[in-house]
Amino acid sequence: MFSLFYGLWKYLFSKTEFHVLILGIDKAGKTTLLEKLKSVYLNLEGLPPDRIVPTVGLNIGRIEVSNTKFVFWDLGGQPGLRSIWEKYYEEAHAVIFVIDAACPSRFEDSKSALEALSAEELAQYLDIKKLDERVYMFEAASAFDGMGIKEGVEWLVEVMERSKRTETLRIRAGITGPN
Ligand SMILES: Nc1nc2c(ncn2[C@@H]2O[C@H](COP(=O)(O)OP(=O)(O)OP(=O)(O)O)[C@@H](O)[C@H]2O)c(=O)[nH]1
Ligand SMILES: [Mg+2]
Repeated sequence: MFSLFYGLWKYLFSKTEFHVLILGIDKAGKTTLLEKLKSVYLNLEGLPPDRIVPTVGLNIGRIEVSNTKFVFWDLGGQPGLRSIWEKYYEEAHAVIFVIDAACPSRFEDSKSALEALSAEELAQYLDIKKLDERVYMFEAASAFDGMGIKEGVEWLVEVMERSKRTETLRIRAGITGPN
């Protein structure tokens, strides 16, 4: 009986901690995004952009939104560091892939800077249909003024609870429903 109630209590009240990887090539803006996330959700100042240096190891940020706990892992994007990414895939519930929409070398038209480039165009450019079954969305965002950040996080909160990936990780960790 106790274990039944304990199971129910645990199911209802223990908060899942979602692990979100922040990936993208070097200088894409990952760490600046992480600092902005912290400042938006923790009411902290966060590191100003001019004090952020290229990431060699790992930066971690924890926030809580609508009763959902997030742990963000921001990894370095320099070519020699990308082989480390895969070590984190197994534990990750979701990935935020940061693309510098204003980087000319990444786009055929260097004039397609952020203001000119819609999320739909970017999706088309990346032929995102290849991600088929995975749940994904694009959010045009600015780690400077915070544009798009809350919208992106709210979307994550909404989809992660019921995503297949979350279920898989729960089963692996032995966390199941009350039955
Ligand atoms: N205009 C603009 N610049 C940004 C934005 N986010 C980051 N930057 C700038 O882009 C540069 C790289 O930012 P970082 O956050 O260090 O990039 P990163 O992806 O963490 O790079 P690595 O750690 O080397 O992988 C810095 O000069 C930032 O100030 C943004 O949203 N808008
Ligand atoms: Mg970084």
